[in-house]
Amino acid sequence: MGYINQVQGYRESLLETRSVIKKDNYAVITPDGLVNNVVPGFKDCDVTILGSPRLGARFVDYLVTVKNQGGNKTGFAGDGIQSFVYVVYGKINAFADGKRYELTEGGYLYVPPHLQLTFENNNNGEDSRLFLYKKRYQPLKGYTPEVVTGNVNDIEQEAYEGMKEVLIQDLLPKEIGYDMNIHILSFKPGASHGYIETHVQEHGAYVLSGRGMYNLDNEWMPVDKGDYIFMGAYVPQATYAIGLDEPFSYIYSKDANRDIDL
Ligand code: UGY
Ligand code: MN
Repeated sequence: MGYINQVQGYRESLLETRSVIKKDNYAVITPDGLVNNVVPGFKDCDVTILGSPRLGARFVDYLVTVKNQGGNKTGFAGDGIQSFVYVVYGKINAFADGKRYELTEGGYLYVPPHLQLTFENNNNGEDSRLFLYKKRYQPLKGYTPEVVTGNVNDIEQEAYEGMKEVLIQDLLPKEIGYDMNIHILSFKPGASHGYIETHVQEHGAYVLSGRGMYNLDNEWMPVDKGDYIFMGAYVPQATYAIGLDEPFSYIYSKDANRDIDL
């Protein structure tokens, strides 16, 4: 085990954390408490499991720091499980279906459930950091999702629900073959959601920049760059962006396009 922020030994102050865990409801997980998890298949990687079924999610999110020539060359997900990788910083080669995708900061690759994702660091000996996701695909007769790649720097930001200070990017096609999507929401300081959402979909969100006051189940709490937020089904959720110049932005997953199984 090791701490992701490389801090070891005793602290000057009393131990404390902003992390809040309400299983099956919501969680805010700050970087300070993260530990490395050994996950078979990942070599020369610090892997931390964030959201998971143990928290109440129907997906798994990971933060992965890939070192030197590290990566996952044995294969991640597949066999009914779809995956998605996003480069927070650094540069990797990702592979799916025999094709290579060079991903730099903001680059991403979605791999459908019938294929596996592999990747290796390609950042001249420097670390790369990845936000990684997997979820069992909910099939829909007649549809098969395909590999999707891109870079958020090439995707237009659109005004979110009529608010030009809140911008959204959709990273995957809005097509019924996909049972989820990945989005980035960016709020200018002072901007907010238009209402407190209460919806059946769940989210795993990783904060890419800025700060916000987040309402989760009617508790307001500060969240910062590097924090992870799990929002379970129906949990009330909304934010006010705070801070000075930097937008408060986060990448998040959202299930979509499917009825609820009984
Ligand atoms: O897409 C969403 O549901 C998004 N607006 N939720 C959120 O930011 N908590
Ligand atoms: Mn939402």
